[in-house]
Amino acid sequence: MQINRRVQTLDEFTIQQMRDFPQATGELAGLLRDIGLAAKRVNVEVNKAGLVDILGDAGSINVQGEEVKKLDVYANNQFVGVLRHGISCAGIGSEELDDIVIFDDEVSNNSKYVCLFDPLDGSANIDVNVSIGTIFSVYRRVSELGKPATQQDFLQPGNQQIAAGYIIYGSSTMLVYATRRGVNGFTLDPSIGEFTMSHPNIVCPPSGKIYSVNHGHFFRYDEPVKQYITACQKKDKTNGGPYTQRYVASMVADVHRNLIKGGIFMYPGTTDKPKGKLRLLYECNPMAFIVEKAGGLATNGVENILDIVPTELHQRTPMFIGSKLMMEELESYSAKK
Ligand code: P6P
Repeated sequence: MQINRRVQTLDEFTIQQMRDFPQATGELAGLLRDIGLAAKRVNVEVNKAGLVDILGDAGSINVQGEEVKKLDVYANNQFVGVLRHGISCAGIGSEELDDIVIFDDEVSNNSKYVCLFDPLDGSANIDVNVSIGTIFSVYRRVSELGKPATQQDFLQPGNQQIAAGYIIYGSSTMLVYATRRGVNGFTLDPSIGEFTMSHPNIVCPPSGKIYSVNHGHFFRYDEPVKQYITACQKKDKTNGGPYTQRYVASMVADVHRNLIKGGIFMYPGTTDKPKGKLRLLYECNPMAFIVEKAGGLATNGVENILDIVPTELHQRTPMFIGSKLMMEELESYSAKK
């Protein structure tokens, strides 16, 4: 019987990874399968959000001081639930939870990894049907196996990530997953309910013609950023243009588009919020890991995002991320300063 090997499911991909690395324990493969399962459950609710009373605010305020949408809570519970009951994760940090959650049972305490999540990024877009996403980051524990995970397991610099990924709930539902071996994209096939390999070995084009930034904050950005944005608007055929501005206020969607097509995404600090808005641990670090494994760059305007040593779970950072040559042009404005 001819088996269709053309289309590889996420599970088959993780099993193939284990075959390629016989010494692998299978924990990371199990972690990715758990995340894929939770993503499918979240996807069902996201796709019918307009039909059931799951829209609107959950009536609570999260640690960020933002109104929590019911889907945020549902998504958080799905990812925490599959990992708590899996065999691969000792604890998690989440945008929706004030502090880390240590699973502290015999199996979890012997798990090698911890995860950080933004369960539903761009949740302000839920009610207006714009793409939203889940972001995840995986670290090997630095604490002693057999004992509960500790805060230090979660406060590692992004360059220590073992894996990172996102799910984008858009015109189709995709899971993009990066390890040090590269970046692969899987699209959910509703006919079989499986994520299937659709974008093998994703490479971020070295340049592009898309810049993504919230122009509403323009006059509060610092000079080099304003100069670069102005230069993007002046691009024409004589200097690598014309550029176009694309920004949907869902970082997963904006960064995903620029990862595939080439482009730069900026969420700079402002005079009133010099640290910007985005969270280092569960938004910027995983996206920076993914884009850099695909050949792009990510900085906070001064240093590589992945080199920042975190001091607290929910700390913010300015972020500039995207195609290598566009990032280098942006950096040239800071250098002039
Ligand atoms: P602004 C969504 O709330 C988010 O955290 C990112 O996904 C997105 O890029 C950013 O905020 C949008 O923020 O200030 O432009 O609305």
